[in-house]
Amino acid sequence: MQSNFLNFKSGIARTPPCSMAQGITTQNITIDVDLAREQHHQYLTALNELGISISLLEPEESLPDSHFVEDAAIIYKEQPILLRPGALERRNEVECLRNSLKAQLKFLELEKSDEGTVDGGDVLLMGEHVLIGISYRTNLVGAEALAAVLRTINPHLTIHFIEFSGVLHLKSGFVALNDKLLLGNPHIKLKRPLPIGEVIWLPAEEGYAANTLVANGAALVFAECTTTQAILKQAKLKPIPLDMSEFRKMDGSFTCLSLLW
Ligand code: CIR
Repeated sequence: MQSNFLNFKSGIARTPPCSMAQGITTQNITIDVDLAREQHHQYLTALNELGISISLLEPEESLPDSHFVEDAAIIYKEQPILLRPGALERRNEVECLRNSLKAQLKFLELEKSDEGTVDGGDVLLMGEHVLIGISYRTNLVGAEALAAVLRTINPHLTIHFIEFSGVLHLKSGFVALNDKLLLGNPHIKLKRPLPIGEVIWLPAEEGYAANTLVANGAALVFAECTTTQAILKQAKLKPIPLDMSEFRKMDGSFTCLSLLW
């Protein structure tokens, strides 16, 4: 049975700007913006075919990573919450998202702080549990501020802070396939074992496919990661293989390109 927190009807995405190659990346590879936009289009088409209606925002040239909408906000139980990304050059994405959506959505916010940072890529929602990664981008002050806001929405939520290294975001390391099972990237280094869930570890060469997008009984997954696709099928999810080469070059993959609820 598909877990409720993995069923979606609506979403937000933003068209990648022509400036996307100026975004943050650990890699030294040339980006083909036309190809990226085509891949983005295929991604949106796949979500539409799963019954998710996406509001597509205009590209924002001054913010080269702004199509990675996942990092500026999360949506918990249909309530959007604005965050505070750890990378200084990405901070203005929060205001940009607020401005683009103020007619449609009413956001909650983190308590103001000069120190606290949280990237949405570090927030893994898993039913009555939330895992918040403490990473290079998300610190304890930010994680505690987010936990406080989440508890105003659901006082019964169990919130776990997960210290890790080895990958960019917690969701580069794990994705929930249901409320008990996770797919894991063996490149993640955890300070302590995960407090909940059973992990299926991917082979190292497909580790980056731990960031698949699970929605409405299906999973958007890298086309070249055939072992991951077989594992998804065993977990009763329909794999939807996509080519996302240009986003991978910018250290992004599937979940980061949309906010779903
Ligand atoms: C960054 O380094 O911030 C972007 N180039 C990629 C962010 C990807 N976000 C995510 O996986 N949540």
